Amino acid sequence: MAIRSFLSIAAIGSPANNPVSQDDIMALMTAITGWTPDGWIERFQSAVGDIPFIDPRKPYDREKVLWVAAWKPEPGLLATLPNLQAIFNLGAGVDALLVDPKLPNVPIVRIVDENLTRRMTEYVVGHVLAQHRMFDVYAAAQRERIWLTRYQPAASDVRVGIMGMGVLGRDAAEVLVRLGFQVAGWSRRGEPMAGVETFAGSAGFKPFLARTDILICLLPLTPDTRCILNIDLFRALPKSGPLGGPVVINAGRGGHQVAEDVVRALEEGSLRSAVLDVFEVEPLPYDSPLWSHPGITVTPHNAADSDPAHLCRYVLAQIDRLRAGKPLINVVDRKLGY
Ligand code: NDP
Ligand code: OXD
Repeated sequence: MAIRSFLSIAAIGSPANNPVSQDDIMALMTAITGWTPDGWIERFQSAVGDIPFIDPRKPYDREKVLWVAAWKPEPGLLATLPNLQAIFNLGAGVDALLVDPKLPNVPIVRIVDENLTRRMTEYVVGHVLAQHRMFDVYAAAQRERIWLTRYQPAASDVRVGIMGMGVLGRDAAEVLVRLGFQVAGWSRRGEPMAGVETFAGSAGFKPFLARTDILICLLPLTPDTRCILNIDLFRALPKSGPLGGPVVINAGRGGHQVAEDVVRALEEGSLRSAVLDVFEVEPLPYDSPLWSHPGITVTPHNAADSDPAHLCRYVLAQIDRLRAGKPLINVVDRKLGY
């Protein structure tokens, strides 16, 4: 999501089923640091059709804002829009929105997009395979001109565990099953999935960890999941797996991992390696020890970059639903936090 990290957008429209008057406007609100929202504004402007759209970088009438498309808007900003009817979060995870203490009580729609889902699956599967085939070990051996012969376990010898079996977790699971890995999923409800061993809630947590060689985090960040990737969890993963130690891949949120515990676990041997796409502070500060640790792979929160054109279409399709009197889809459950 790197390209959207500092952007917040508000699309302002007209009431559902009401004709749009020339006075109605649409807005694009920006809280930008180091990235320009121009591409987003242009896309929305060219795609909105008869929906008026405001460029929020210019003065506009806050009373006319009915729908907002936003990514990490400044806390308190949305509360200044008295007629807001819905918020379209320009990402799958809504944690950054939900921390706003003044968040208006209107439906929040999150992104569910096949393009984004596929990209996440590429990331997860790519890193699972890289760990499974130990590409890092062979690259190091090549640098030393060593013909390293090692037994390569089959995928079917490796147990992958996915925390968070929602839209993203299930898609990744499907491909990993196809590749032959032993796949398990852990979620709140433990919904069954063909070919996947499923575990639910706190009762299923320890048994899930105990059978996992490569752990993938695709959870939403909520009060229940914050700091879940901590030293106790790392120590609960089996050391006897075929990869010479457990691996963690976190593409959920930085708030899931306790960074010092990741380093500690690598150092004491509770983890073989960690692949981290997300961090509590982003961009990852220059002096963070995570950058240079030999057991850690850092990627810049781009496991699943999304295509702005897809997201614009998605938001506008939802607005069309509203205007046609149909219910919004992919609405967030505020109590659950995802
Ligand atoms: P979904 O809402 O579809 O799925 C969430 C899953 O997490 C569900 O299976 C849910 O369980 C499970 N879950 C939630 N809370 C708990 C809990 N307390 N204990 C156990 N399981 C829990 O989300 P997505 O799959 O669409 O996205 C997941 C996250 O991925 C996003 O919230 C975001 O943080 C991250 N993300 C990161 C990106 C990146 O580029 N790095 C890009 C996009 C998303 P149940 O099925 O029972 O409801
Ligand atoms: C998202 C993200 O939540 O990119 O969509 O992190």
